[in-house]
Amino acid sequence: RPIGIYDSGVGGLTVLKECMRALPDEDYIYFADTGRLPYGEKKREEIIGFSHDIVSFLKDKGVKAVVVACNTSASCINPVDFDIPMVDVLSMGVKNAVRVTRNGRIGVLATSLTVKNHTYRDRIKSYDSSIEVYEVAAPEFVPLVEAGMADSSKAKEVVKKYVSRFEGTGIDTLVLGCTHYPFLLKHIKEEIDEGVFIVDPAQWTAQGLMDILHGMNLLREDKDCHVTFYASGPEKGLSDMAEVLFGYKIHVDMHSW
Ligand code: DGN
Repeated sequence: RPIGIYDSGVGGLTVLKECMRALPDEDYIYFADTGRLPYGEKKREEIIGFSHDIVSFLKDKGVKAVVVACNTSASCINPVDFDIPMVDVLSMGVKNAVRVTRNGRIGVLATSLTVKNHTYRDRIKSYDSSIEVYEVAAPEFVPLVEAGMADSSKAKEVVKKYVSRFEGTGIDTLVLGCTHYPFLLKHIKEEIDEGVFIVDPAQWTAQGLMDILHGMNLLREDKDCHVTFYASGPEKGLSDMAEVLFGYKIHVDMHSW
């Protein structure tokens, strides 16, 4: 059976890529809610509803586990409400930021709703209440990435503006708390102090997925990875970005609700 993976748009492709690298023998179904993005400026209740719609859709497709490749969704939902093995980027980001910080000062860049929910701050503090967490909302990032402008000078300028908000905090770890942000990594690295460790939860999420499948005896044995893509709205950005990331064109089936 395949693994379901979802995001509002192209961001989750960064997670899919890591999962395919860690678990190349599995089949995947990627769902992009491009008809309703961006999620970051919406209300928590709305995102909970979207997440349930998407997980039901993926369950109907027969998935054996779901990867929540969207921090905004993960900051709103409770995985135990979904009755399917789940791994999400936010939990993995939290766990590993706590592991890598040495001075107990962690920065988080995320969407407005993720920051408003303070899920990163609260979960990091539940590991260790002495850790200081600095959350910065970067609402301009997702629209730029979705527009295919991650490499532009406008993106560089916008990244500079938001990353400068960590000045004076003394963070030694920065979590990319939105799956769209790895597309802006080059600019982020240019703006953040040298020596700050950047946590991209995508890499750790793939590891978490492997742990779950292994622990539940759900790993696939034979080889032949296959990915099916669905989108609730525009798919052009998705196929363009997948081509950049994976190096080949993808076919997206439009899914109407
Ligand atoms: N990629 C999503 C996340 O990780 O939060 C956010 C996308 C959005 O629609 N704002």
